[in-house]
Amino acid sequence: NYRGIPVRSISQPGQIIYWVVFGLMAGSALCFSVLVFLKPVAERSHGYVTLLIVTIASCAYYAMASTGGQIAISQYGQFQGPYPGTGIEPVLRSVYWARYIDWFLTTPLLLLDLLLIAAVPFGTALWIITADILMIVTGMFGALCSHKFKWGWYGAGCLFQVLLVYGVMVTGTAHAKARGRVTGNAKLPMVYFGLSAYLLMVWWGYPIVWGFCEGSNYASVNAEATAYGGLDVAAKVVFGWMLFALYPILSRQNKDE
Ligand code: RET
Repeated sequence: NYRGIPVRSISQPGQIIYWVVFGLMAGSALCFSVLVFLKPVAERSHGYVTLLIVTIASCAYYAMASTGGQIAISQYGQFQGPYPGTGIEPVLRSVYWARYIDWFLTTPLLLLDLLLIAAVPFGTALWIITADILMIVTGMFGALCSHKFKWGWYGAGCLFQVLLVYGVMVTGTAHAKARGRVTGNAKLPMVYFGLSAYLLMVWWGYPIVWGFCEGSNYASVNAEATAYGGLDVAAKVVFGWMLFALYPILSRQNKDE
């Protein structure tokens, strides 16, 4: 309820999903903090980055699970009513801004995890990560926007995603190949390619969910919690465990430094 107007928001099943995802993120954070300290100090950068990712996500999910991190946004062209004294009222949907703070911090770290494997130059990492940050920020502007111009922000976000995919797949792969040759680590380009293919596949899911939820208000807020929750577990928890499993190959490249 916002000033007497009902808000399309989450109910118990969605709330439970948030707590479950919080549990997975926080549980992984605990495991990763033990695992990282079992590594030699000079070989911990992947571990620390991965640990930070699930820690940040734990905070965001704690906020959303405890009914925070959201705001009622009126949906353009969608009306309901009549309500006492006002006639027809706009439809309001609960939009989670907490997600965007999470993504603003974690997607650059996820990319860093990948780009460290390929040992790309600083400037390359910087432009890829800047495109990523622009993708998240424009997506947030769109989500918090109540008129049809929100789709302009969405289009901009998608363009930045294409740029980022190009950076990871084309530029990053070239550096990973060179890195594998220089360090004599034949598995390195394959590991880079496999991890980036997995990451980019999962990342395409986000703009699709956005279109059905924050964008068009077609799907329910519970469906949104489930869909983004599943994607976040794939992108952070599964990806994080994959990185720890591949540590022997990754740290071998660090030793060759
Ligand atoms: C938005 C809407 C605008 C267009 C695009 C989007 C993409 C978001 C992505 C988010 C990834 C988040 C991850 C989070 C946690 O691990 C902002 C939804 C392209 C790709 C991986």
